[in-house]
Amino acid sequence: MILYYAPGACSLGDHIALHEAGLTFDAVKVDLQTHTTEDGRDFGTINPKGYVPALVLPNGELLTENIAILSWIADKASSLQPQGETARYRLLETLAYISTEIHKGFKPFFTPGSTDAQKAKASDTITQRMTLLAGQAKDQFLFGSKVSVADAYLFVMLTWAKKFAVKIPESLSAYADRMRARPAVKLALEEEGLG
Ligand SMILES: N[C@@H](CCC(=O)N[C@@H](CS)C(=O)NCC(=O)O)C(=O)O
Repeated sequence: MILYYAPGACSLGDHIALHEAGLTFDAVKVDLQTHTTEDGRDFGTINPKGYVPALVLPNGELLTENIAILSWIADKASSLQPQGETARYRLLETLAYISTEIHKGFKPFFTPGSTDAQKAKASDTITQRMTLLAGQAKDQFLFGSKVSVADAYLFVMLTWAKKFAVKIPESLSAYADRMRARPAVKLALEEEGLG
């Protein structure tokens, strides 16, 4: 398997989840400015969408989109998904919330020319949405005492919140520290040159 990633980008969540799952894979860095891989290939020929994450599955198929990749990883390592009758849908619900309401909420911070007012509005919205998620957390992690693929995704959003000085609830600061202490998180950060 090959994970195409950019250091500290949303693909870090997939990188962490792959390590949490104990799966074997190569991680190939993509320069998102030039759309070139670290081994000199045009990334557009690998993923026509042009963005990370992209995961080459064991059968050679390319899987894209965080929600799909994280769900695939959760299917390979059942300990990384909640258990119960509606658990699969709860996981999808949370991944979709992180992806469409939090991840995409950071857009003004990544868009050249965004005004301070746009960034302030985005910051307030992200704080509200993170607070809601924190209130739903069942225990040490989003779904209880065991880490899930959604925690890997949320952790990346918390690194972005720190970078852009977005306020987060106290409970999520402690949660981010707990995540950062996990061997899989440390390894993914090291491999992305962020250790
Ligand atoms: N819809 C995609 C979005 C992924 C995405 O936003 N990737 C960013 C990094 S976090 C990226 O590669 N941006 C570069 C670009 O779009 O050229 C997903 O959820 O996986």
